[in-house]
Amino acid sequence: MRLRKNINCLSTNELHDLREAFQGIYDLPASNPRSFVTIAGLHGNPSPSYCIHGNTGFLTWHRAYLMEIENALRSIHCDVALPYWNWSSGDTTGLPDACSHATYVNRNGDTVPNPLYRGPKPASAGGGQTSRRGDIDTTSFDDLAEDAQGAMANTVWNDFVSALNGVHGSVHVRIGGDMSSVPTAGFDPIFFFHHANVDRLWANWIAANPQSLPASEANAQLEPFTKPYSSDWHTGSDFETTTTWDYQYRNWCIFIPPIFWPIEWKFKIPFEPWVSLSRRIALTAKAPMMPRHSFELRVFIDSPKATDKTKTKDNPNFAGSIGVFGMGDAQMYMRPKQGFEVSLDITRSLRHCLSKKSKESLIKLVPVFPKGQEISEKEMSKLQIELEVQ
Ligand SMILES: [Cu+2]
Repeated sequence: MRLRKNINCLSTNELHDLREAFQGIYDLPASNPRSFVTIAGLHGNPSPSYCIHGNTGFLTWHRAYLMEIENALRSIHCDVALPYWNWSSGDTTGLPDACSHATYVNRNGDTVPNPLYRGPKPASAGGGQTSRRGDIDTTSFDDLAEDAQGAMANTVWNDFVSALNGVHGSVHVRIGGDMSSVPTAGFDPIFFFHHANVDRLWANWIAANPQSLPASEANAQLEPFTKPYSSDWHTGSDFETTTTWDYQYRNWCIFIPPIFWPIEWKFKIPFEPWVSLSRRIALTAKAPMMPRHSFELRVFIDSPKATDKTKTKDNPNFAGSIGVFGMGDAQMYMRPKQGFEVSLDITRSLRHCLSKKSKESLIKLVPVFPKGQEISEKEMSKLQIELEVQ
């Protein structure tokens, strides 16, 4: 399952992978069907212009298009998934930091051009590199976020699609430069993060308003995307669900900075109104290296006084524990060095606690060690905790 995350939530490593993957497809020759210039060009330049921006086919065509670029990126880094830029809600709807700087420091410590800042344009589109409006860094998208929330409130398919289509267009226009014109929009890499958000909103809307695609949508021919082993075009119904294509969106995530823990963490669910608690909410602990010592992380909800002595059995406020099996002395001899990532599904406990009162909950993590084997703060501080909502 591919997980498409908020671009602001990618780890440093994930961001490196994403940048290298974009650079990788920039460097492929136009004769390669996975090259950026070929895929970005399908949107509108060189002709024919394939993209569908009318009401019918808008969402399905672009879902197919995102798969095309995501698969190309994965030919460079096999586990990359396309992130989305959340311009439709939250505290930071503005341009993502990852896309805002002309250069970045790569894995080797060298300052190099940032592939997410601009993309290469073929001679047919004027050559050179893409650009955006001059004051893009201070351009606000907050009012568009409100419009997007309004679009999501529609319950009729056509009303929803045309409202979302309109807001999506405003985002293009507001970024300006190449993004503001159909033939060149696909050459700016932010195009794909923008459209991943459109795709995410569609997935959220359909979860809140379950229904099948209208016949005109289901039958729309999505040229130039062909069905496997066939010369027939894909149709809208092939892209009705994200599960067919084995991906999902993580709607929300937050990192707990390692220095703050063991922690009590007050957590307000900033859900977009249409996202219900029926979604899976998980707490993940990860570290770049298996720890030397074993420990358990017990997770309590709305129990500010919980300690390692607090009862867990039949305690509705106990959400579960994340057990980490230490490597002991073998840690030094591990080849290759292995990290770990362990998740705990806290949906049920959280729902139980939230149903009782406000939309705010306290999550407390209590580390429990085998007797006499407390872990040094230094070792614990390598742990990264992430809360994610799918
Ligand atoms: Cu678009």
